[in-house]
Amino acid sequence: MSRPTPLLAALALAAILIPAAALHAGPHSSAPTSRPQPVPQMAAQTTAQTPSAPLTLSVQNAAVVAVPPGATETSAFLTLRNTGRAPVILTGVRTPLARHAMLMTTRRDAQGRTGMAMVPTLTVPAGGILNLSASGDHLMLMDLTRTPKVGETVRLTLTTRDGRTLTVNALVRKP
Ligand SMILES: [Cu+2]
Repeated sequence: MSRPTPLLAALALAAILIPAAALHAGPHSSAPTSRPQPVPQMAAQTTAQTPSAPLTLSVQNAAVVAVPPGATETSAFLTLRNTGRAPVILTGVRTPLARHAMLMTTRRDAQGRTGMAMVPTLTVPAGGILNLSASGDHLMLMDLTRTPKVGETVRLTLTTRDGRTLTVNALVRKP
């Protein structure tokens, strides 16, 4: 049983809205108002580990945003399609690229400022799509172990509430 760090526990409990500028100097600074650029589908490959039934998720356009040398964090995006009849609830993500990784959402606060908030779960609806992007729900990779190179693939492992995992190879691309 791993225990969350006090900081993460506090973030999870308080659902603190973190200023985007402070948290994401690199990946979010471009703040695109249009749709993110599509990434070739061949970049995403999935292997579901299946203690029971296979996960009903398919993955498209998995990407990690490239950051300058020395940057400590970045974000990751992908589109998940759930072909099953039950929602799939994501509870976390891990990757060799980062010591901490989390699920986040982008919100506007009462003053109209855009900020990031950690969320405990993200849901892929039954028969539907969860689109993780720079302007909405996304994956945060914090405390990077190294600088990702444009064009390489990075392994992301998503965990679900029922204890299953989905491993995705995400392409590192420019913001
Ligand atoms: Cu974020």
